[in-house]
Amino acid sequence: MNVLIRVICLILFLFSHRYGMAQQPQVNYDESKVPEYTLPDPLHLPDGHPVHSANEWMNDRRPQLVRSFEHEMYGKMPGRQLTPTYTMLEEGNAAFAGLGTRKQVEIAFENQGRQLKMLLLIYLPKGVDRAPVFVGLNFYGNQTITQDPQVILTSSWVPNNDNFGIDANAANEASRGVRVSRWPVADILRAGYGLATMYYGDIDPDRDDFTDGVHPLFYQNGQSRPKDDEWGAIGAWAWGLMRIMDYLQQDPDVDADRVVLMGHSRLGKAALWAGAMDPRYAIVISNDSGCGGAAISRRAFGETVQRINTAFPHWFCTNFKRYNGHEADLPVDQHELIALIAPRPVYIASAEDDQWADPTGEYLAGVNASPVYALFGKMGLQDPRPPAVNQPVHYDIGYHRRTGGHDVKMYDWQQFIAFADRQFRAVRQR
Ligand code: GTR
Repeated sequence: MNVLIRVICLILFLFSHRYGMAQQPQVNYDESKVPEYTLPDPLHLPDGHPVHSANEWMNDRRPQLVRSFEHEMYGKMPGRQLTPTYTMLEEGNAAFAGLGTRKQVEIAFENQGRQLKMLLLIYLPKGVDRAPVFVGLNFYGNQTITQDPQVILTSSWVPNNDNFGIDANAANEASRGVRVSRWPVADILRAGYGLATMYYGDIDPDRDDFTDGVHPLFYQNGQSRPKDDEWGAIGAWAWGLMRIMDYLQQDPDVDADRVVLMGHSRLGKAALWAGAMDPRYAIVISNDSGCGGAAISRRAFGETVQRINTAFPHWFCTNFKRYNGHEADLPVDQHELIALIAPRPVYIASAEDDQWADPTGEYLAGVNASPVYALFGKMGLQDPRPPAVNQPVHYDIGYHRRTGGHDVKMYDWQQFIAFADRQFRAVRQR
């Protein structure tokens, strides 16, 4: 009997390992159980040489960090550019009771017999010449962010969601306006900003499948998935954000020098990566981006590298899986992702009940990016302790932790708008 039980246990053990079902450690939400760690120093080159100036940062350290993030984490984006085709599908002059105008632009690419069509929805405030604009990807289609009946339904693959009336992986009228609470468009317009948004699945559907979305447009002969150091889905969404910027740069109604990139959660990870790679984004905002976003990986608090790579194997590059359970071996940590955005202002928003995203780890990334901002004479987060709940700090790095859970609330937008106002005013006064 005893022998039989042992044999069964052995078989189960081997089976679980073979299929990657090995038990993961418990999720840690206890600050006292955060492992001791040493963060890689953004102001030292790997050979130990210190970085003394903004120039040395830009020319020596920064490119080396970009390579590490590319190679070990998000994967390299394709080097070559494809020429986009822009088609104005629809325009409206009186959106939001006359507060703004609306444009719906198709951004299309073709390569190797494959096509990608991405639909950009833009609202611009009336009476503002060359408006500053917030850019943010959305989770279920442009039609979900507003009740505006003119907004074109996405035709891309969408995850089913009973609450949103989405079945058969296709958007329909029932999903119109289901995410208005995250997108206070009228308030954004009243504040003098435009909003440009796109469904992230237009760029790459969020599933572990590399035959759809943008990836196949760049495959070499015979390739059917990215190589170990090539872009996953987050890299693809970041690529899409850069293509949105390409479009905005040639739209005469937009002030391309004042474009603010905002992303929530997985799209906050993509926003940080895009903002790090693309200096045309003037301000970058991460909302509850957590693991693989603003949160320090080495803290292994809430979501860990192993958990994220297991639940979402397609998000990062294959090389990142080497760090499952081995955060200390990462050559980089997320404070250095924040630092890559310097000297441009960056805002990190957390939520008190979103412990999965490690609000303290998100704050500490801002603190530990601050020495890089200081090289540029910019003010980061000085206090090693996070501010109290609902007490935002707005320096060149901004941070707040609001009450409530994993979401985008009016409170968050109020901070984002105030932060952008202050930064843009400071630039104008110089
Ligand atoms: C969770 C994931 C997080 C975050 C979130 C979201 O399931 O673990 O990393 O990205 O999804 O995007 O809402």
